[in-house]
Amino acid sequence: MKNFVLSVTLIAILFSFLFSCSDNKPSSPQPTATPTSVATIAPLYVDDFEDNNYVNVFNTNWLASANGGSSFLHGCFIYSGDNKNGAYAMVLSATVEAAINAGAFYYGTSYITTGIVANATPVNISVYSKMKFSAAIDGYATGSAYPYFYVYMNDGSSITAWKEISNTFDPVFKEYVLDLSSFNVSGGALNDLYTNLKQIMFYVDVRSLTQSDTADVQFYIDDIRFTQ
Ligand SMILES: [Ca+2]
Ligand SMILES: [Ca+2]
Repeated sequence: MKNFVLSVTLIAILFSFLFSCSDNKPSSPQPTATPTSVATIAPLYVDDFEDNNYVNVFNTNWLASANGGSSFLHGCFIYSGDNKNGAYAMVLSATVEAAINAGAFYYGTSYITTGIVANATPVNISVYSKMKFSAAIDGYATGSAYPYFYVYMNDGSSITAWKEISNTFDPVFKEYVLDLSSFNVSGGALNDLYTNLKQIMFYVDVRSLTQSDTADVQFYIDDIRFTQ
């Protein structure tokens, strides 16, 4: 009987505690309710190469070059081997010599460009906040040479913007995401460039403290696009 009373008392205390917890709980503010639907803007593709042609969003044709000393372009073409999304990507293959004196170092350059800026139909990317692409920067360098990978954009008149991406080879094909607000700019304002973009260039330069160091470069790129 004593145990029974004790048990009932404990149960009563327990219920009392539970209810009191519940009763004393501060009334939580109700969410003020907001529709969470946000208008999504589809990515704008510069090119995913799935059309297997060299025309891109600017209605120009992809081109490539290599410059400096004995630098030369082995090729730049649409490709269906490794390092791609879907069926096709683009690959640049070049030997680049660090032959141009930049003061603090020597360099040579290789690049892929969307095409001839004078022929480009301008594109407005001002509603987007990021440039994305998949890439691999494969190759090897002699001496103290290293690759210097950056993106360059311009409006065909005065405004240019650029951003360094990496300064090491990275043969792993992966996605790169660049914040458009983080580009360096000269000749005007980023916003003015982004309403009138006419050209994008992907550079793989080779730099060295020693003149005539060289690097062989295989640069793969795919799914170049702007997103929110
Ligand atoms: Ca194309
Ligand atoms: Ca592709």
